[in-house]
Amino acid sequence: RRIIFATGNEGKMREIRMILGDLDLQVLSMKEAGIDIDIVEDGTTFEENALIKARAVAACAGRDDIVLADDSGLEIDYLNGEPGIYSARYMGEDTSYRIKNANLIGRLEGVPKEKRTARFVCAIAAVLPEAAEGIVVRGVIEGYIGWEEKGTNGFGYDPIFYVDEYGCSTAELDSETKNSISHRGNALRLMKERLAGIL
Ligand code: ITT
Repeated sequence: RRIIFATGNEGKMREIRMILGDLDLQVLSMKEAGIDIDIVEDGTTFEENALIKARAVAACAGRDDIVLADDSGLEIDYLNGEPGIYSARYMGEDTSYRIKNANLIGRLEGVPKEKRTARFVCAIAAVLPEAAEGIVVRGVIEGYIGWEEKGTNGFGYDPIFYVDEYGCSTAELDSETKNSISHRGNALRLMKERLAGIL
């Protein structure tokens, strides 16, 4: 049986493959499943957007396929939760993360550590024949925005997102360590439990 993951983000897909690697199911990206559609993410929450993506791809997938989707983002408390659900669109989809990350650090100039709190949030949605109405779970990792970009692992906002437990950015963690504590790792582990209960 196949899992099709409704994402075009290769950074996410790398992590997803590692976290779902122990499942006895074939994990395919949208592209590998030959599905090429544009999805309008017009929900108002991570959960809504994850379900929108999963449903859109499920409509193009096989009857027996399990379709999963990830909607995620970075919430910075000092910026009232920005960029939040607009994390991919912040400053424009085509703007490099060098520029986005430098911009966010700039907006926190002079802000002390206790006010730099932030979190990565990840909603994972599943659509499958056994639960056609869908399943959605949420994972979170708490951290803070650093004063400089550090590390080259991961993707997106990882170079500016620091975790106290390791005293470094999530771009400085190897992928196994990041997955063991991350929003995506936490959400996918919850989803695995939910699926194990119905499959
Ligand atoms: P898909 O919709 O195709 O899955 P996307 O990149 O557009 O890809 P989202 O709308 O969910 O996905 O946006 C999530 C953004 O949040 C992502 O592009 C990153 O900028 C950021 N993000 C999410 N998880 C992250 C992580 O683990 N590390 C760094 N940045 C992350």
